[in-house]
Amino acid sequence: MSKSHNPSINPSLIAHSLLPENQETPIHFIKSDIIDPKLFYRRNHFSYPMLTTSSYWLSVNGLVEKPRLFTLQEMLTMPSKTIKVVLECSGDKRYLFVPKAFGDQWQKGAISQGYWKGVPLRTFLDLAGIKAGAKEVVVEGYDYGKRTDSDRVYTFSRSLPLEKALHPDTIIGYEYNNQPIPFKHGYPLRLIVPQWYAMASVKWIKQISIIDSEFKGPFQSTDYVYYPNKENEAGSFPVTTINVNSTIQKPLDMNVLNTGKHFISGISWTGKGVISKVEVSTDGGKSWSEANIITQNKGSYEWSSWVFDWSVMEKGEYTIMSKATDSYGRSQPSIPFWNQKGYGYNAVDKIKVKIE
Ligand SMILES: Nc1nc2c(c(=O)[nH]1)N[C@H]1C(S)=C(S)[C@@H](COP(=O)(O)O)O[C@H]1N2
Ligand SMILES: [Mo]
Repeated sequence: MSKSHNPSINPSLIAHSLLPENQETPIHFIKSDIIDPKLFYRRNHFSYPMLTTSSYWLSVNGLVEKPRLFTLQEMLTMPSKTIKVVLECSGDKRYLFVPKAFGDQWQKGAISQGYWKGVPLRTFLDLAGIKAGAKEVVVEGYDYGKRTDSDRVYTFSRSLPLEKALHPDTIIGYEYNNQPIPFKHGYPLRLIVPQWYAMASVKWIKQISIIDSEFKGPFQSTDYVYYPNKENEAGSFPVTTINVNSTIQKPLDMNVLNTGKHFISGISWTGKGVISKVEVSTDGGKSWSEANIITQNKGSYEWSSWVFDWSVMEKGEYTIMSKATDSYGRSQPSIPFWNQKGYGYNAVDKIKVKIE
């Protein structure tokens, strides 16, 4: 195993833990709409797996007509597609919840975007032949370990309902930005599930199993569940689709600026439809004006960049906010949806600056 697979302090990232490796991208480093692997956030539940790719086989089994094994070479000959996708950890922005929620206190940088190339998961399922009664598709990763809530060893496994598994843009990726997927991000094969929070995009795929029941693994039935009630599990439901959201990238929180003209800029994204509007407030939410959307994410899975011209003549402290709305009419709320494990934070983004 090469040294680069070990967790390491990367001066460009903000570290939350090294074993397993959990580091995020400082938002001021997100300058392009394609994130370089060096700046790509890292979110791992276990230490990195050991795997040899010379004898790698992708197994498709379970409720199928004919269980299949695919080699990487075979995969490369199948019809592929390349899609630009936002991957956002469902714990992104967790540090903003009040009261504090359980888990790593991710700031605003547990998000990435880039080009993923691969073969639709559907192609493999069709080749194996889905049997009647199939309900879910379980994707298992090579990484494993113990959780704090049990003595058992688990692999990182997640399921998709059949409908999402068969979506033509749910792919088994083998390239990121025209290169083999970097090891830390799932080499050689990674599931890419556009529009869902990134826990669904299983890295280092070991096998794919079709089942006739609801998968109950801990990363599905204990974690990645919204528990809106403080005291108990009432009203819980699974984390799936990305919420409409935005982040102000410029200026940065607590910046000191001069009077005059400034560009306020940032990104906005959603797991449903496209971003239709971004509004900015420079007076703490009293009044709102529309920002200019520079890159419209026309029906794809990208984020939209936006910019707002701000002329400020009076010195003082200002609270700047951004609020995105998507084509399904979902808008960022002013009050976040609190839940025990702190998933899906998407309240209006807010920074403070001082003008002097
Ligand atoms: N095999 C495996 N896949 C995984 C995970 C993991 O720990 N193991 N973490 C998930 C979570 S919660 C997130 S947010 C993303 C992080 O992907 P990245 O490390 O490439 O940024 O991978 C997902 N896929
Ligand atoms: Mo995540």
